[in-house]
Parts: sequence; C-alpha cells; structure tokens
Amino acid sequence: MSLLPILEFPDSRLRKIASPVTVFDEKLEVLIDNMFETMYNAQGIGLAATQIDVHKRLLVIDVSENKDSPLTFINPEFEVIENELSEYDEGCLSVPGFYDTVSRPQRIKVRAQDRLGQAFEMEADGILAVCIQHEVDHLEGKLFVDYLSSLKRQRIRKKLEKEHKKSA
Ligand code: GNR
Ligand code: NI
Repeated sequence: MSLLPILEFPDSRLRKIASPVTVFDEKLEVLIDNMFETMYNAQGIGLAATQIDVHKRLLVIDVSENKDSPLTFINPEFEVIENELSEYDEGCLSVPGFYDTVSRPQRIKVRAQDRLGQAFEMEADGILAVCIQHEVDHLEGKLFVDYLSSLKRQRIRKKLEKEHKKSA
C-alpha cells in the first residue's frame, strides 16, 4: 500500500468536478486501499478522491472511535430527510490547521455503490452525516471554507500560501 499526497487549499485541482466511476476492477480496489491508508495516516475521518488528485466519484470514511469501521461510497448521492440544520466545527485535510462552524442538514439518506459495484442505501445522522456531506462537496469542487465569509476564507488562503512558500 502507499500513502498519497493530499492537495491543499487553494490548489485549483480541488475545484474540479469528479466523474462517475464506471469500472470496478482491481485498480479501483488498490486505489481505495491507498485512500484508507492515507486517511488513517493523516488521522482524518474521511477522504474524497479529489483530495488526492483523482477526479472520480469515490470517497472513504471511518468515523468510529477505534478506526475499525471503514465505509466506501462510490457514485454517492444523498437526499435530505430532515430539513433541520445542525452545526459542527469542521476541519479538512486539504485545509490543515483551520476549523470553523458549518451548518448542514442533520439527517440524510445516502445511495451509493460499494467497492464491488453493489448498490446500497443508508441513513446517516450526527458526525457521519456531516462527513458524507463534506466529502460529497469535495467531489463537486467545494470546500468547507466556501461556507465561511470571504474575509475568513481569504485569511485562511493567505496563511496557507505562506506555509506552502516556506516548505517549497
Ligand atoms: O478529518 C476530517 N475531520 C472532519 C471534521 C469535521 C467535519 C468534517 C471532517 S472531514 C476531515 C477529513 C477531510 O478533509 N475529508 O475531506
Ligand atoms: Ni475535506
């Protein structure tokens, strides 16, 4: 397995819209395994393919305490089943070191395919619902900082650009 480099805001590749996965093969399985390894290594609870510069509709999540409940969502779609919003202090592996409050629908129903292409459905609430919506946003080229004021977003962009220059 291998660790994959994670793109960081304001990299324009994070703005690409991902295409559906159509082929379920060995190569896809290797990619999924590498995404889990990369996510666990970075101590994230989710990772979208967009973040590793693969523009396919694929994401991995593990919100469990013991990091023993990996979930793979391929070609995910969700509908809101409760319009009530809930706030969560979000972070992102592509926006390292920054956290801020985002409001999203509390309860969703997700339809997706698993790593073998088998369709499944599940309902989600709490942190899992937050994480799925955060990851599906990545597939649409959207980041949690887009929900913040432009002033906050600009501040974050400038700080990260400075960091990137230092390490370049
Ligand atoms: O690791 C992550 N933590 C997190 C915390 C609150 C809301 C969303 C997330 S997702 C993030 C990993 C990530 O960047 N996924 O795209
Ligand atoms: Ni993220």
